[in-house]
Amino acid sequence: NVHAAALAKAYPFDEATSAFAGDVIGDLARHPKRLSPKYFYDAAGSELFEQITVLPEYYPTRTELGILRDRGDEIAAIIPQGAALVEFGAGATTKVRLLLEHCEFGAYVPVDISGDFLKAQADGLRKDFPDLGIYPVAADFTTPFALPEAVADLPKVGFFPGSTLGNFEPQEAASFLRSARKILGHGAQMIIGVDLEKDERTLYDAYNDAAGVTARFNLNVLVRINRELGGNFDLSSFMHRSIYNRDRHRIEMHLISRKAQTVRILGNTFAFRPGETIHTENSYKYSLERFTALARSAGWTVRESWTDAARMFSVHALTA
Ligand code: AVJ
Repeated sequence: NVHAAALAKAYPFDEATSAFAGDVIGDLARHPKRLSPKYFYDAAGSELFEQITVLPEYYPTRTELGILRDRGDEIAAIIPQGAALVEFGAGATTKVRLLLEHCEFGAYVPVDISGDFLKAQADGLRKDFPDLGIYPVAADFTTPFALPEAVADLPKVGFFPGSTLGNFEPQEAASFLRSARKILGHGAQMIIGVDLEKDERTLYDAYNDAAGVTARFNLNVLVRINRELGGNFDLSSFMHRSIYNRDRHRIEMHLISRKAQTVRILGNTFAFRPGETIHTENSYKYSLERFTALARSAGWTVRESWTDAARMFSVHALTA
């Protein structure tokens, strides 16, 4: 198998595609095979994820929206007027709109790796919040980045909804929270959405929906490898499976090879045994206690925690 540098030489990819190629080839050469969930989100994958968020079985999005709506006034009460709202990862604007409607923010700083997406998102918000300064930052929010000069003197409030934190290994989650604290600076606050541990049936159904949208979302990463890296995955030879790993408090998504087969990507051959899996995602679930301990280990204090009546999902206000 060729190395990343040789790969970069052999194929005239842009920077992002080279990184994708290097990760895919490295991760499929591991045992067990894996792929990073960050590669789910090409245009088709982002659209499939939006479809997931409105599935009857997928409770997190609507439950978090309900908490943000019901607790909007309480959240507004603890946020300093005129603060800069810094969103880590910028998905659909539905959630941030709720915060912007309830609280008097002085600026909004969406941070996302996709510049195109950021631009479209900022344009949409500018129409509805004409007086709000919007300063998009195109950066990988998991690594340190600089905030725009324009918000230097404003109090900072981080926003990390959607239980995206659940994609991180617990250690990575702690270092992300530590890094966010450094970026936001002294006296900052953070509003973060975290999915809660619950009965296995509910968790299982949320990641194995009857309509098969999650399956298409999972398989789409193979479609993307075929298209962008010239891979030859036969989609009908892999199946979607999500399981709840209770010992590790996480949903795991896998793509399972239905038979013995080989797949070629950029001059590399990957052999699959029947039943062999590619581990494509972890979605960690927290108890209120475990999340509080995690936040504390990263230097934050949990100021307030809100949940829905059924305790499905949680939103926390942290103070640096
Ligand atoms: C976007 C990471 C929060 O873990 O629930 C949804 C992604 N994967 N269905 C989640 C996802 C399968 C989602 N996060």
